[in-house]
Amino acid sequence: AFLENVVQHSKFLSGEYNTSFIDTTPELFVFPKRKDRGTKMLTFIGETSINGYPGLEKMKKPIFDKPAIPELKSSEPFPNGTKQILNEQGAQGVANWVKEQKRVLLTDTTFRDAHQSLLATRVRTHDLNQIAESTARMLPNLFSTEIWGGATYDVAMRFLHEDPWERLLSLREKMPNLLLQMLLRSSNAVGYTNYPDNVIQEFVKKSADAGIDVFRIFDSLNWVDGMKLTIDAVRDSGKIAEATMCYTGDILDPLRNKYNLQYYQDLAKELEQCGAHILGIKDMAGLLKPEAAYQLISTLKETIDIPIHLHTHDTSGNGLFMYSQAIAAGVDIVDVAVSSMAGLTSQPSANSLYYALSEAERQPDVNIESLEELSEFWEATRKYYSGFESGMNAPHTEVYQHEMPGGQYSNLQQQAKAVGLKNRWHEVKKMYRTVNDMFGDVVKVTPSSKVVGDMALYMVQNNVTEEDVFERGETLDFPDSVVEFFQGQLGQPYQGFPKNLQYIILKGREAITCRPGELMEPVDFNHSKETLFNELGRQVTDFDILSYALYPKVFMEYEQFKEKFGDVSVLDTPTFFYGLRLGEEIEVEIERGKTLIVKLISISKPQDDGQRIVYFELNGQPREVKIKDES
Ligand code: 3PY
Ligand code: ZN
Repeated sequence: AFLENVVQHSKFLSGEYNTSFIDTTPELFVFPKRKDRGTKMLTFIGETSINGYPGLEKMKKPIFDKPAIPELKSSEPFPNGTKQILNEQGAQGVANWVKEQKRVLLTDTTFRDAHQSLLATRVRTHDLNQIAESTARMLPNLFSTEIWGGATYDVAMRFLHEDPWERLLSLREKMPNLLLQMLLRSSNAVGYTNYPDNVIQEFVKKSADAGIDVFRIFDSLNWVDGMKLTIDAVRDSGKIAEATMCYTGDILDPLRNKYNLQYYQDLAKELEQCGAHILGIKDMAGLLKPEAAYQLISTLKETIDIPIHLHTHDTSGNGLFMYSQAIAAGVDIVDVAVSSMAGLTSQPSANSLYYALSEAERQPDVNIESLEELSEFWEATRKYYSGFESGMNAPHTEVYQHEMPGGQYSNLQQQAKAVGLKNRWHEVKKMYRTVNDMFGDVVKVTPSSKVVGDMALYMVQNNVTEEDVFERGETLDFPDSVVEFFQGQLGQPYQGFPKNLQYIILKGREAITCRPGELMEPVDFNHSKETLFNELGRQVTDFDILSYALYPKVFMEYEQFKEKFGDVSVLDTPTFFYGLRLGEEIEVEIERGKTLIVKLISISKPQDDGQRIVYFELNGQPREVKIKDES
């Protein structure tokens, strides 16, 4: 173990050592405890069997039907797809190819936004892995599949205790013919705050190396200054820059002319000039109405030369009707999800769109039987996650009033519940719109949507009205995120901040008007590497260093969790959430070709200190672990 420490030490690796290396480097004598993967896993299973999974109601493990995986012909080569076009013709070649297509192209969001919007982003890599190869073989004509970014990065580490990079690498391997797409919050990367420029550049580079082909880049205030550096980084990596504008307001409403057709035309033109290969339109709340879509797309088609990719959420129930108008107006690509993961706060159904366009010239070229088979898999898999469903089960046209993004609705609802506002949820929704108007009508998408949500919660919780804010704002202690927003830490909103409210909220604090990234010190990645090596007592990867740069606390907690429970990503999802039933036996493949057989034998009554002894069989041998009963 000592020798291992020496040869893995960053100073040894970089040659910065001399004869006093051993004396001056005490960490060489910190030996990792020999890990026993079996015990760690039994501890985790014991824990969830007794205490349940945080955020899920504790219950007896339900009986689930095993999702059927469509039969694979793994010995046959993968059918060629858009990935091959990128490999052969580059990013511009893909954009040209898209423009030549007569039929509308599809991006499948099932692996990312669909479950972010329906199931609080909780779908695990284990389940994605089951169906990835089938998806790639059965839907080779997709433009892309969205598999990463948005909230998936954070949730993977924080709640699923898995490494987001491993998800990406594994899906890359299983989907070699499809363009893999991610959602990138520009200067906020996959987080909720601004990061130094070199973090964004390094993140793009490593994501591209690990397998992302299409970067959908947006700024939460549609602030182009906040997007240029990211667009350049993507272009430098040789991948596809889908620079994106977020759609807010209503271009059909003459009374609301801040975000009118001209605004979107100017923005699209600017993004094209910044080097976008594709223009993304991100209708994150599902506010784009059918006639507005027709006007917007046909106008943009005349304004810019690059292809247009439209994203929406079906919250209002008007998603397909809107797509139909956008397709008639010439949109190139639309986002859809496999039927059983579609609709409501998710994307419109791919299966439904296929039928809606029967016999139409632009009907997507997709195999409907494949879509139906994949939908069966997802219907069964979705049941594992039923504890995370939002409860919305019918079209929700109220979204046109509150304008909350599809991904935020259930999240904010949970936050409201957590602070005791469960019964005042309708007030929170109303206040969300009030706050939007107070803030000068802003684009609301992560992270600006979180600021509006925080302020709405704060006002309802403290019974503060709009008048109160203006009349006695100096006595109020506004949420940190709101103060930072008015300081310009997320960038500049279109037409600026409302000056009087900014004055009230900042209480004399400075505001910036430049790019926040300009003022931030670059991260010293070598230093992070050394810190992490010392803290973790193991060799660290470039991926670890980025996770640490983006989410220092979440990443370290994830590492501590792994130290205690091992790699839980190998468990099947019902066991991950609910543990084992008495007498139940499972097989767990902990690495390729290495399987553990785990059986739960019995659980003792709590002892005086509240601990229970959990008796297992591990590969036929009796084993026990002690778990504290938290109930
Ligand atoms: C995200 O940023 O996670 C989103 O999906 C915004 O709509
Ligand atoms: Zn979305």
